[in-house]
Order: sequence, then C-alpha cells, then structure tokens
Amino acid sequence: MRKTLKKITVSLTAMLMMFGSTYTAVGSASAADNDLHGWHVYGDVDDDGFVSLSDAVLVSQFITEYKNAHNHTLISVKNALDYRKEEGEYYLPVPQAADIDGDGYITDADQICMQNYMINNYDKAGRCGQSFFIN
Ligand SMILES: [Ca+2]
Ligand SMILES: [Ca+2]
Repeated sequence: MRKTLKKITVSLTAMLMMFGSTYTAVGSASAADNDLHGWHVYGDVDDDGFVSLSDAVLVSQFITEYKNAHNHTLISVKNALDYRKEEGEYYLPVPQAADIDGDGYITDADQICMQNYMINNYDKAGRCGQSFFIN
C-alpha cells in the first residue's frame, strides 16, 4: 500500500513539473482550523487559498489512509469531518472542498476532477475553483 501511495505521489509530482506550479483559485479561504464557517473553494482542501497539486495529493493520501484505518471504501464528507478529530496523518482540513462532484462522498472521482482542473482548467463537475459558503 505504501508503495502505491509513493507511486501516486511521484506521478503527481511529475505532473506538476510538466504543467507548471500552482493555480490561483477564485475567492479566498480564511477560516480558522477548527471553525469552517465562511467561504471556501472547491478543490482547496488544505485551505491555503490555492487549488494546487498539494490538495490533490492530500486527498489521495487521505483516501488511502482512511481506507486502511476503517476498512471501508465509501467515505462521506461527514466521515472525513470526523476523521479530523482522529490521529490520522493525512486528514482534510476542509473535507467539503474535496467533494467536487457534490455526491456527498470523497472518492477518486473527486480527485480526478481536481487533477483535470489543474491540467486543463476544466473538470467534469464544473465546480473546482468555485467558491462556496459553509454556514
Ligand atoms: Ca490548497
Ligand atoms: Ca464526491
């Protein structure tokens, strides 16, 4: 499993080198760590104000770690929110921002949307880079 993760990270790093560095996201995110109230950007999972490779890598690492820890593959946004309180190495600071296709779950499909957005400035769901508000 670790080998696979390393391979994914390496290939994503290679992609970064091929397609440039970071892409500025529309809007800004300024929520405190434990309070997600406010504006966020789909794809900016680590809440640094950019949709970048580090977000896609983090989602990939999180999915792998969560599956290993919980032994099931369907990760809801709520699961990911709860996981922030666990001792995971790769939790998602803003899990809602990772559900690009809006189905309520964080899956490889969301991560693929993020990659396509970074490479082509287009994702199938059409939400990556869009601002959204958490009440
Ligand atoms: Ca980010
Ligand atoms: Ca999803």
